[in-house]
Amino acid sequence: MKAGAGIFDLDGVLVDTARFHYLAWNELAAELGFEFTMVHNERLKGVSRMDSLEILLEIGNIQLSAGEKNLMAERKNSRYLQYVDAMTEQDILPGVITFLQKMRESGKRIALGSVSKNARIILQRTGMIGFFDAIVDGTLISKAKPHPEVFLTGAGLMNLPPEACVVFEDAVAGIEAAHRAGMKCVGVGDASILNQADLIISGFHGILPEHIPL
Ligand code: B16
Ligand code: MG
Repeated sequence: MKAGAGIFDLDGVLVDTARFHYLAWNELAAELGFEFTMVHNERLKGVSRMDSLEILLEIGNIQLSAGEKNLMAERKNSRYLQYVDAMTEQDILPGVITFLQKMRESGKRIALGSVSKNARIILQRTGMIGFFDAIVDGTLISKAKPHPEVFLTGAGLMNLPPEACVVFEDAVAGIEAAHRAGMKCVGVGDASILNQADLIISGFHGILPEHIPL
């Protein structure tokens, strides 16, 4: 890595919580009487909880009052937290810990750039929290990805200019947010979905910071 710092998305990059979000939304959709698929779920990655609910209701063609929407969002979150509560270090994606350790050893800074309001709980449950110089989560920002606020806030907390940071993202909205922040972006996941990224890796397994030419 040439850049001085990495800003990591959480869901789908460091841990597989994208799967838990999907299961929780899927259960809610089933109760509302329609099917919510993995393809639909791609649209929710990096999107805030309330905006995700709006997309879900649009897919199911369902209208709800503001009060009902708040209740739905709360129900989704309590289901999601049941999955999160059972998380351990076993849920960290392969190769992530080695990658973060190598970054630390070479003096690189590490930040979290997630729009999730549950990010800190997940970092605590999985024992990763000590790696981070800065943590930006949904409680610190008001605009979800593709707005660049989450990554610009991360660079600001590390006292670094945007061009010194490389973002690691699994969502199309996150790649756009990184570019709008003036940062290079490594797409983590499916190359056919993440084709706007500056570099694509399928995951961190077998990947070290020196393999990232950004
Ligand atoms: P919460 P990220 C995002 O996290 C998820 O990708 C997205 O699916 C979720 O709706 C959002 O967090 C809000 O999460 O309901 O926990 O506040 O990818 O930015 O780490
Ligand atoms: Mg993500």
